[in-house]
Amino acid sequence: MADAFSLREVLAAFQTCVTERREVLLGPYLSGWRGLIRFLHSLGAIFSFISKDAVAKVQIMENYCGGEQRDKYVSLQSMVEYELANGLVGVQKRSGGPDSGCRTVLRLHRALRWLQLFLEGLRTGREDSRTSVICTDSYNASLATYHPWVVRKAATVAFCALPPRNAFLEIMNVGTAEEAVAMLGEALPYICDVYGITQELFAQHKLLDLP
Ligand code: 1Q0
Repeated sequence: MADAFSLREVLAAFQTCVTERREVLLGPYLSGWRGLIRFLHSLGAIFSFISKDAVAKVQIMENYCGGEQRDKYVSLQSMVEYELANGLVGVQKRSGGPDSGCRTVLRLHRALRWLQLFLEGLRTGREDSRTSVICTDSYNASLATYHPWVVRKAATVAFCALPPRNAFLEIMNVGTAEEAVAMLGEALPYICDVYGITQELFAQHKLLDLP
């Protein structure tokens, strides 16, 4: 399959995100998300309410990255600096205006925390552990805090449709379940790194609660 999902590519994208100066580049960050969304599609229509929202957010960011101010949207650092200096970040409540890059990335950033916990759970889980349980636990420990009850309910129902751990590891397309586990062990530190740098940046500028 030409566009078969491969975990390797996604993880490589997150790996190339971080520059020597510890900046997070938006290009590879968004292509990592695109890859994850492609994978989510392959899991079936029950996840489409999640992928729709993720696509919308990635699209907003891609528009900024390809727009008139594209040189300000090279990295998360340059984006934060530009949007704050120009009063583009709504800190009160969601205005009618366009969603800022900062509030949009914040949503993806919170989801990245879920991904980190989920992949770590998969990696260290027993062979017979249930993906749906790992996924639900990771979700409850991260993203769920920010979601209203209906979304939490729908997400939890969808998670039940996830294939068992080993089948799940195999559809990641990196070889056997054991090989996928090894790959996760190698790749997770890069995702943690991206998460950590973003968290620090947003905390520093008091952007962690953007409406
Ligand atoms: C494998 C199962 C995937 C499970 C994904 C877990 C996340 C559940 C999130 C439920 C979101 C519901 C839709 C709407 C939410 C929005 O209200 C919310 C806030 O935005 P806003 O504008 O209303 O303030 N949006 C979000 O919180 C963003 C959610 C983005 C979720 C992106 C999930 C992408 C998942 C990819 C699958 C990864 C599979 C991992 C295995 C591959 C290994 C590399």
